[in-house]
Amino acid sequence: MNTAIQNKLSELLALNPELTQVSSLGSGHINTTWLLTNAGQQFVVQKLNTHVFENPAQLVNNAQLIEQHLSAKQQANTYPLDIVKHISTHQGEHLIIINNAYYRVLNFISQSASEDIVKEPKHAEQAAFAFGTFTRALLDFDASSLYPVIADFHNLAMRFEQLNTAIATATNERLQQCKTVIDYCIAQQHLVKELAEVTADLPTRVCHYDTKINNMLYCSNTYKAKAVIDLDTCMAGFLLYDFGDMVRTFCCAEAEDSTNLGKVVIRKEVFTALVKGYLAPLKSAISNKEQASLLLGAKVMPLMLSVRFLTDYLNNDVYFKTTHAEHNLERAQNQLALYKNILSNQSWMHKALMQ
Ligand code: ADP
Ligand code: GN1
Ligand code: MG
Repeated sequence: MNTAIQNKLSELLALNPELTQVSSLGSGHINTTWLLTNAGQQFVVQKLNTHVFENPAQLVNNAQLIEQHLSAKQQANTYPLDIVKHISTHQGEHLIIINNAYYRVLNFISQSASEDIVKEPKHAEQAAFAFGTFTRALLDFDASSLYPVIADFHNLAMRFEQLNTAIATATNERLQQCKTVIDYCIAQQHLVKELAEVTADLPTRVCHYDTKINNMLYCSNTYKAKAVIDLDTCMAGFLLYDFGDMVRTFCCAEAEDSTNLGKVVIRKEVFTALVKGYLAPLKSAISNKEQASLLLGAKVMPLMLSVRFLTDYLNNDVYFKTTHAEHNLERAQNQLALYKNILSNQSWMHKALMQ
């Protein structure tokens, strides 16, 4: 963050700019996040990616509706986690526009930590418990009051359409490089029909829609669940997507962009712990059918991410942040390896989910 922005933010937050210090936070692919410290006070500052989030005001509005709902439950002692809230400027604004860029400030949850890879099954249990608790607390929230911040975000048919458009405009060089991955992905389109059949009579819930492991904060000493964060994509949808994104990001010991594909496999003990943690708050609220549908999410999410990373590679990397030329292709290959591994483990995963 440059000094001029830092000073302007300090001024808007009624802080002495000379005491402000800023450092980068997290490893998200879309927004840019900083920790802002000032005389013992700590804030999270995020610059919103308006290429991805075209309507930042609606995004902040959604998050605030959820904050208010969770805060009421917290006060009634029915929501046991911390809540990330938007902090207003001294003029009462929750969205800050500086040089045509959009920023927002959140309360920093102290004595917390996130992890990019689950180290132990009990961490997966805690994280899944937090996401399940978050969903449970929002069961009586009107999902239709949430603006769809990214239309068709988890619409697999639309993700295939975007892939086809990218194939039509990609360079020959990238097309050749991706041929095997493209062919494999395209051959999985039968999942679109399966999804339509399975979800036909499932209830719509408030979904977090980015239940990546690093969107959960643990207590730094005990590894107990502390807070669900990154509420930008909360929208109406089916629980199977949230479950699937947890499986995708909790269960493999390799990072999402690892090229060590032989190690991109599901860890049974982590999956089992995830199921235990997620169902603890939710089991009594969902039907057997909805519970069984979750496994489809575990197949759909790695495939959908593979399609999305591949599409972005063919589009010359306009969506996800990348650190090197083939980053998106490597991510697409990694997610496809995970998808294939899940296909070959479906039987025990179903048993573990339904036991
Ligand atoms: P991104 O959109 O980049 O994924 P996140 O909101 O997930 O942004 O934040 C990135 C990282 O910053 C998180 O993984 C977490 O480690 C840390 N973080 C974010 N918000 C908070 C918060 N309110 N309190 C403490 N740490 C936070
Ligand atoms: C992005 O911002 P981040 O890193 O939490 C993406 C998710 C993907 C994820 C893959 C708005 O999430 O959908 O699953 O990368 N967010 C958006 O790591 O597209
Ligand atoms: Mg995040």
